[in-house]
Amino acid sequence: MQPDQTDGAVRESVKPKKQDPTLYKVVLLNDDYTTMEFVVHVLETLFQKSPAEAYRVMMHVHVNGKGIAGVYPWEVAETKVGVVTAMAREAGYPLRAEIEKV
Ligand code: TYC
Repeated sequence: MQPDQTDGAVRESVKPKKQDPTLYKVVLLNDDYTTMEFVVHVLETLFQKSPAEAYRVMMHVHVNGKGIAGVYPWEVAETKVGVVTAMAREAGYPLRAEIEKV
């Protein structure tokens, strides 16, 4: 018997898990101490922005108080927030990021 063709119970065991399609925004928050250069660096290296787009997003956050760095499934968004925070603390900056539902 082919396990993936006939028996229901076995078939179920080979069915791939459906991924949660819900997306979350990783939002960067403005502060008075993190340098513009550092925020651009984070956007380029962690959020795969071009230099021009990274500068645009950084200035949006600087002027408006917050802005979207990227949109991801939950576990990716959580990881990005953790890495932003770790990079900032390592560099001595108070930069913060948070997650918002899209
Ligand atoms: N406001 C900061 C400054 O003037 C720059 C900055 C931009 C900080 C975006 C954080 O998420 C941020 N140096």
